[in-house]
Amino acid sequence: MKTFKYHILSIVGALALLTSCGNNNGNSGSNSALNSSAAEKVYVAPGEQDEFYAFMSGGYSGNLTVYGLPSGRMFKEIPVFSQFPTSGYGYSEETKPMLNTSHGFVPWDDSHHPDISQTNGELDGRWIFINGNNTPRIARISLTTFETEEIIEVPNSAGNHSSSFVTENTEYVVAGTRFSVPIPQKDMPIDEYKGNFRGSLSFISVDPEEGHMDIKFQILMPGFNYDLSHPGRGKSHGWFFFTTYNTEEANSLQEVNSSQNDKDFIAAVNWKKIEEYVNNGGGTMMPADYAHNIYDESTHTATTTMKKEVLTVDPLKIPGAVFFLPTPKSPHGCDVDPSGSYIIGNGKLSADLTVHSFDNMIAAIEGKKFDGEAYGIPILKFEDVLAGTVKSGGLGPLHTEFDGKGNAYTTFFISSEVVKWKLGTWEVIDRKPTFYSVGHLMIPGGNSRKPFGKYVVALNKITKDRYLPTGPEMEHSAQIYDISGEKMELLYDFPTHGEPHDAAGIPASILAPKSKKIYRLDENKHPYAVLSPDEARVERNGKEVHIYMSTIRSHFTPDNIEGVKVGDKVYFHITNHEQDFDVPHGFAMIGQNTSEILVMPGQTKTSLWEPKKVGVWPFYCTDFCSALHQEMQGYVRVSPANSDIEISYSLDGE
Ligand code: RUQ
Ligand code: CUA
Repeated sequence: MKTFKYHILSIVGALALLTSCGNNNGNSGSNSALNSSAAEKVYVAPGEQDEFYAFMSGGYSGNLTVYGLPSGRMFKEIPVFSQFPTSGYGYSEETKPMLNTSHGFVPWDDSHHPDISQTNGELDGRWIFINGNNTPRIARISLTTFETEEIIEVPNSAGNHSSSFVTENTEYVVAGTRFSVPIPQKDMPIDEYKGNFRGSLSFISVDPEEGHMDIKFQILMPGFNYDLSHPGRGKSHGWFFFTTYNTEEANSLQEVNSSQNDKDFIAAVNWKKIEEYVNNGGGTMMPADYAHNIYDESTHTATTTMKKEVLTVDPLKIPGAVFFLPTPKSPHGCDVDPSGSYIIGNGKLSADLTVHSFDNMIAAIEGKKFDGEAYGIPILKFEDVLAGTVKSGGLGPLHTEFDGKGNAYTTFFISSEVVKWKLGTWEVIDRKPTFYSVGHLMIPGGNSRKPFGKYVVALNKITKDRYLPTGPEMEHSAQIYDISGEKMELLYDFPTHGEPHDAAGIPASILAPKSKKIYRLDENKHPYAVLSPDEARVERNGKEVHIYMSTIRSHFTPDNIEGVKVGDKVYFHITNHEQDFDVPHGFAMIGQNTSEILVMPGQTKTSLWEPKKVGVWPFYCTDFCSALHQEMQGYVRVSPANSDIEISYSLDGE
């Protein structure tokens, strides 16, 4: 209790320091970076390109943003869990199903941890995965089209936070629950949490060809909070590690009651063993409701399948499958070094970093040296699994990344710094302040066997005076450091969008050459596509009007449509006939209750309009596509609901 009080006091004290950091600290930080060599290192001259892609989670924006490193230039926002009017994602008829869940249409989420697919423990650049934390989901995004291709909901989960990290060959993308809940969900008193709630850890298989995801099994664990996770690699491939907190299983006043135990656990899960058990018929099918949404690239259309059951496993039935490694003090980050030898647990209420040894863990398991159990799961002895402690002198350690040269970099939220230390000797080599209160950090390839240790990006939670003020809310700030030398050098600040909890980076040389330029019109399998302008037409089907429309600079075919009535559902199916890179056309209709859509070359997208007023209403192209973009327009005549005007339309020049 004493140590606990001390920690709370030190946190409060440090926060007070932090909030009073004011201009002086900030400016001295920038000044030291304002030398010409730092400027040269981030300067990407006009027409030149960046060396790395960085994918930043969008936090409460629900999306993923794409940046270049070292320039810090933002290239794109990829819509994932949120409706996005910029492209019409989640508004177009084709993409609405992507946001279906067992709770209905949920057009928002809170995305935290992007992770790039791997082969043999190295980034392969095929897909990037990201978690929806709020309404538990995992998304897969193509790194060829930069489009979200698949979203699977995770049942029996709540606060999908220890997600979405991939194993060495992308066998699985793993999702762990932050909140434990009744499984299956039921109406029960909250104060009966302890011993009754459970935490699920989901292993979602990824098809090696198509990337399609499927929940292979869920491990039903004790009712702790599962905060972060990382896969083993190299010798520890086949294991997965999850930090836990609230092993007290408190259900109120968590900030006090979840910090009573001096040590929580890292759960070490031997997923190979569980996979084998499941492949031999082990596990229990449990009724569950969850949505599985897949976007088909040839029809440009997403479909939802509602799944009805999930395979669960009880870890107690699989001896040797799960062990607990005691780890001080409400650990947050859980990171594994590139060799797979060390598991780093960052106790956010601790000053020191705890490094566990995989070899020691295996030896302790083989020697059956246990220190009791929790709900039947064996607890290893802290001293037996410990590899070393980094006496960092920082406060509030959160996350660790690796440079592939034997060094690790850990962020400290409270003391607001990145600390570089050496794997094996545990000595601190360097420390640099961040502005301010860093959360995650990212080295391209940092969660793989082969990091590209040239830069580290710090993802800060508090911005304050770093940029011109924009009212009470400031965008979060990232900072890039050169880590090619012995000491880190702060190079540059750049704003990020939403709250980028975490990021993943990859050399541009892996992604840029395979980035898709157009969709081929002759491969377009959309059922409402118009493959040549003379297929353009308008058809009435009861109260539905389907407009098969084609676009090419700078014309809509058809462009004038009559015979639409109030109360109709008007579907504009728009096919972009351009076959040139970077020539989308947009489409927007007055009074539409959705958004514009942006249609890529060769693609078909559908926009729904339900006219409510009689009149002659214009539509237009929203993307400045040519010198005659402002001429790219048309009209729909809307007549009263009881009118007998037949459908008619004008084709090119008629
Ligand atoms: S979190 S700042 Cu990954 Cu959501 Cu640690
Ligand atoms: Cu098409 Cu502007």
